[in-house]
Amino acid sequence: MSVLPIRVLGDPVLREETRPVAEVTDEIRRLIDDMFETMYAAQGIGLAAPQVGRTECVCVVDVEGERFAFVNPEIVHTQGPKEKAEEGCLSIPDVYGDVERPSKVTVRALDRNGAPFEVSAEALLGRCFQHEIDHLHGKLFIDYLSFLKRRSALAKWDEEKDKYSGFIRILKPGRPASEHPEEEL
Ligand code: K2U
Ligand code: ZN
Repeated sequence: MSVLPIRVLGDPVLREETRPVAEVTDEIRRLIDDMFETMYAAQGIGLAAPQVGRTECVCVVDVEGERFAFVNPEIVHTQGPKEKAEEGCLSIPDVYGDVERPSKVTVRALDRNGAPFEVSAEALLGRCFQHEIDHLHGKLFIDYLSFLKRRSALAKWDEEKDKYSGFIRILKPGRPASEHPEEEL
């Protein structure tokens, strides 16, 4: 398994619509494993394929040990009052904002063996599902911010983006990003 470079805001891949996976092959399973490895190295709780420069419709999630690999996921049901919570994104480091989302979501997808399944979730797990599936359609959490808050978030990103030459964020394998921010390239 490999820790892959993470693409950051400005890389057009983050704004592309992903392509459905026709067959869950060993190559897709390798991508899933590399995405988990990369997510853990970045201390994330989710990661979508465009964030590692891939255009397949694939994302992974691990919230407090609840671990999912989604192939061709779609949200088939949302319910409950909308809830607002602060979000960040591994592709927009050090930028945060409050996002309102449905409190409960049901997702239908294929698992890493190509078997269809459906799962419902709320709270942080449900929010993570929605954040990752947004990535698969070129949508980022900053798109939900008000004009003024998005302008503020993008101004903050303007201060940060020069750290990421070529819109690439390199992570060191096995060491969470937050333990050595000075060494995170
Ligand atoms: O897709 C990503 O960029 C990973 C996101 C996933 C996420 C964002 C907001 C809310 C839920 C999930 C995060 O950057 S992972 C970092 C993180 C860690 C703990 C709690 C919230 C966010
Ligand atoms: Zn994100």
